[in-house]
Amino acid sequence: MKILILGGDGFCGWPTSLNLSNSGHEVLIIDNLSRRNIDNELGVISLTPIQSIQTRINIWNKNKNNHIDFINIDIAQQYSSLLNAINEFQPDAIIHFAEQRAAPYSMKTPQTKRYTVDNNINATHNLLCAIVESKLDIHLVHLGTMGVYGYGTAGMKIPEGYLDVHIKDDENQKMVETQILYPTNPGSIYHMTKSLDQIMFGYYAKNNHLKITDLHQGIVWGTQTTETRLDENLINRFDYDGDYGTVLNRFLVQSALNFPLTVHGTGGQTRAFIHIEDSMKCIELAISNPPKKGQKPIIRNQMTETHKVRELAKLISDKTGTKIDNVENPRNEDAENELFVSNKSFIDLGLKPKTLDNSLLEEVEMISKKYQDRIDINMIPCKSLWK
Ligand code: NAD
Ligand code: USQ
Repeated sequence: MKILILGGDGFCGWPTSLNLSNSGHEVLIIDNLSRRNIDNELGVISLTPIQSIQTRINIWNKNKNNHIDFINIDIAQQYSSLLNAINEFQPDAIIHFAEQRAAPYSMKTPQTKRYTVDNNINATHNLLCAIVESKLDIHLVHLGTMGVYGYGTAGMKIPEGYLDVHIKDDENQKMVETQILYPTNPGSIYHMTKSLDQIMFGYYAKNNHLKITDLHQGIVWGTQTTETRLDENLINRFDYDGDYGTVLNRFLVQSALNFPLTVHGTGGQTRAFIHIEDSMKCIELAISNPPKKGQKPIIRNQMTETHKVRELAKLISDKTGTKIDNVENPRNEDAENELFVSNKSFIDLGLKPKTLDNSLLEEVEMISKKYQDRIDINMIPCKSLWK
């Protein structure tokens, strides 16, 4: 297959590009390198020494069987370039990772709020419009988030995107049965953009019969994959800072430094998680199982397990002796919640989840220790406030 990967220089996009290239697909990466520029803006670097996109690709392409190309395009701003790239490459599938993905960054300042909305909404809409204008039969696979549902529970498992509802029609004394998008309940500007993306997908699937899969992914942890381990120059990025670092990876870095684990509030927040290698597998499964033309978007919950933040902190603290620090929560979120999620769709397609396991945790700990000289401990605390 020919696969266009938007955001292919990022944490999920780079290992996905290598994985799909390794499976024999022809891969074109489009990225505007905005994530690297945000690191410069924040004054932080990836824990791991990531190479430039050109070096990474040159190293990968040294193997004659591999072929990845790269074009620098801002898909939110450079519509004609995006359309030209699609027309020239003629992809069978497009994987869309190219959005600003940190909730804390999206809440930082009026400028970062507006940037997140402008970037994410324009990126997704430009892409949908370009697919229609290209007239090509393309399957769009988008990385969405579990956070569009909120993290509450109505005493049931959160279904995969859609909710069967029975409405009482008092006037005609009958029950009406229908299916609606699961009500969105975003907890940040970033999560709000993913909720808006869903509306655009529904519209373009209905009006233009685009084939769309939206993957509602949980928090991705880990860093290395089979392909990124092949050469140190292929290493994946690893964010540990207060804006982009995600909770489990942050706790593993903190424990390597013996820095008290920064649990927000009581740590009663339950969240969904997935290991990065399972994320790759899910994307491959999603590409191989597209919707039919005219079908509404397929929504799949891309997660393998749920944990409370304090349970993760205790697990790591018991293992390493690192203290736990219950810091004041900078976010506006429920202090305690339960979370039950259906992931039947990927299990039915054959996913065998890699759940939290000592060897996987140890790999991340080892990487954290190996590169600890690159860590600036001033960048660890979460300073972005919701209010
Ligand atoms: P990332 O920030 O590491 O990667 C995103 C990439 O997209 C970056 O390389 C960035 O330069 C590029 N990009 C952003 N805006 C662009 C634009 N306008 N034009 C071209 N390129 C652009 O993020 P990630 O962690 O790899 O996440 C990828 C996707 O997966 C995101 O959409 C995110 O919402 C989703 N997701 C991530 C996680 C996670 O835990 N990392 C969990 C759930 C969902
Ligand atoms: N948290 C801590 N201590 C920390 C960091 C975070 O207690 O040092 C808590 C947060 O308050 C929150 C939870 O851990 O309750 C998760 O925070 P996170 O930063 O790990 O994850 P989140 O902001 O939800 O965002 C990440 C990705 C985002 C993706 C989302 C999936 O950055 O792109 O969409 O996970 S989900 O959480 O399922 O919505």
